Amino acid sequence: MAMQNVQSVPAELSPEALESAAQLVAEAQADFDRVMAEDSRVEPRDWMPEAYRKTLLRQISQHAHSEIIGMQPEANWISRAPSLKRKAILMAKVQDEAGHGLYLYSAAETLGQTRDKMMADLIAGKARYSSIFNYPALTWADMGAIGWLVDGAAICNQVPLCRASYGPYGRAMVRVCKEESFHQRQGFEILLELANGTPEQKAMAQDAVDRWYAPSLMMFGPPDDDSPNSKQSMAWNIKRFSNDELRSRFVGMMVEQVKVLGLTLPDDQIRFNEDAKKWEHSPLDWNEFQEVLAGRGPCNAQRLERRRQAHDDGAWVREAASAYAAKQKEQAA
Ligand code: FAQ
Repeated sequence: MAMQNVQSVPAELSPEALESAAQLVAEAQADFDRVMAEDSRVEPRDWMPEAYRKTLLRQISQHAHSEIIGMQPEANWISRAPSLKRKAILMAKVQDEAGHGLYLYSAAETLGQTRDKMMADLIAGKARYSSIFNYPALTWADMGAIGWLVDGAAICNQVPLCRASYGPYGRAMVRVCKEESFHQRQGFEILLELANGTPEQKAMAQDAVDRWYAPSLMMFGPPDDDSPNSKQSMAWNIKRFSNDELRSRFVGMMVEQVKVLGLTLPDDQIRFNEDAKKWEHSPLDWNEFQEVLAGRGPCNAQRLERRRQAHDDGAWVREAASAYAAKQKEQAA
């Protein structure tokens, strides 16, 4: 079938061969358009427009990097968790995030990029990862706020991605979302316990919510008018909702859940607009967002440096794995 056979056209071809190659590409494009119109799935060996492949690679690799860098704020608290039980839970959660990174790197690799190259770009500071992970985790209550708000925003953003048109991405998201749901509940439970503890513990929980709230809303990306990629990604059934739509939905969820916690969100302008049928909130500081994206957030340098160090520390594992693979190959020959 055209969609599976046409990947590229060799440079030196006769005019007839060129014409028939052009015909094949046109058929493959028509197949791709039909898949989009039917809201069906594209698989790795199917033909796809180069711009579609690049967009997916951009989003999936950024997503993978976010999971891996996102381990750091919580990993910093594993050794300071207040009990053995909390330590075990937090360790499992951080390991889950590593797993999410690995599924996502695997999905990105099906688009023709090596994991080594993606990692090299991250370490060189050339790749993006989510803005949220450039903020510091200052107290134990931040473990609650990260789980509740950051994983909460991640779920809100990622549930629609389970229906992304690219098969490996959508399937990875199904498992990721199931695990993120546990993460959110563990964060909520940490906050609930603190909110019902001593006045100092309650104040610590409120302070953490106050600091993580606005950055978690920025996870959804710039406002729709400043989001250059949304329109095309939605036309390709990668994104299903715009950045502002998902942000508004998230605010509506949090405004109810915070009542159960007995805490407040640091925004007294939240209201449901009956006409527009959406939740509204105070404007966010998009200059701060741009500063973080430009590498000037509170922890950007520290996060990248830690990742570089971890990569260097892991060199012996990669060398051992390569030596083992070479030995296996030699024995099989
Ligand atoms: N941070 O045109 P748009 C997690 C960039 S995972 C940094 O709107 P798009 C789990 C964007 O890349 C969190 N950069 O872009 C966890 C683009 O730059 P480019 C990660 C951002 O792609 C929890 C430019 O701005 N989740 O938290 C951000 O259509 C706890 C223009 O923006 C995902 O990656 C940002 N917040 O929409 C782990 C979900 N927002 O590439 C550990 C998948 C935008 O043109 C602990 N990704 N940019 O140079 C997506 O849904 C989308 O890519 C968006 C951005 C919504 C993030």
